[in-house]
Amino acid sequence: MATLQQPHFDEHTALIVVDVQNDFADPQGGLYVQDGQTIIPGVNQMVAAAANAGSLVVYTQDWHPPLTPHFQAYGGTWPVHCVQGTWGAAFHPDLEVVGPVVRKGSGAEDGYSGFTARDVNTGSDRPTDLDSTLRDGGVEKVVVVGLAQDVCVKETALDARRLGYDTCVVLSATRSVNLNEGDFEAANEQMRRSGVTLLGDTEASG
Ligand code: VGL
Ligand code: ZN
Repeated sequence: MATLQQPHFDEHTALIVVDVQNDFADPQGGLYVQDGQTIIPGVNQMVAAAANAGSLVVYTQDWHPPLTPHFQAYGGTWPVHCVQGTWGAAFHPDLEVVGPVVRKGSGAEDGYSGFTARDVNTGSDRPTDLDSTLRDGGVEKVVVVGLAQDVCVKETALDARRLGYDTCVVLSATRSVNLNEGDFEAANEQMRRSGVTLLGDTEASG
C-alpha cells in the first residue's frame, strides 16, 4: 500500500521536477525508465500544491546534441535520448508545466545534475541557471521529484545539499533506471548520508 507523504510547500520552498520527458517517461522512449509515466499524476498534484502555496516550480530538461560523448555510440554510457528539439526531449504531454525550465547536457557533458554541467572531456563543472533562479526567488528548501531517481534526481539533490538547500526527495514521485542492480538502494543511501530527507514509499520506487 503506497503511503502518501506530501512535503510542505511555502514561499521559501521550490519544487524541482527533473526530466519528465518522453524519452524517460514514455514506453516508446529512447531511455525509458520502468513505470516512469506512473509518477505523473503524483507530480502534478505536487505542482498544484506548490503553486497554491506560492512555491516556485522549476523543471529540468535533459537536452543533448545528436553527437555527444554522453551517448554509447560516442564513448558514453547511454543510448540516444533527449536530443534537442525531438519528440523524446519534449516534456511528457500529461505533465503540468507552470514554471521556468532549466536545460542541461546541451554541450560535451553528461549534465546529470540540474545545477551543474560537467564536461566529460575535462571533468570540470560549470553552473546552470538553477541556483541563481532559486536564490533570486528567496528559496531555502527544495523538494526534488522526477526521473531518474538513481541518476539525475540523485545528482540534483546532492548538488542542492552541497549548495546549502534543505533538500527532500519524494521517492513515490520518482523511478530509477537501475543500470546496475541495487542502484536504487545505493542512491538512497548516498542521498541519506549527504543529509537529503527521503519521503514517500520506497518500495514503489524499486
Ligand atoms: C538521465 C541518464 C542519462 C536522467 C539523463 O535524467 O536521469 N539519465 N541522462
Ligand atoms: Zn542524458
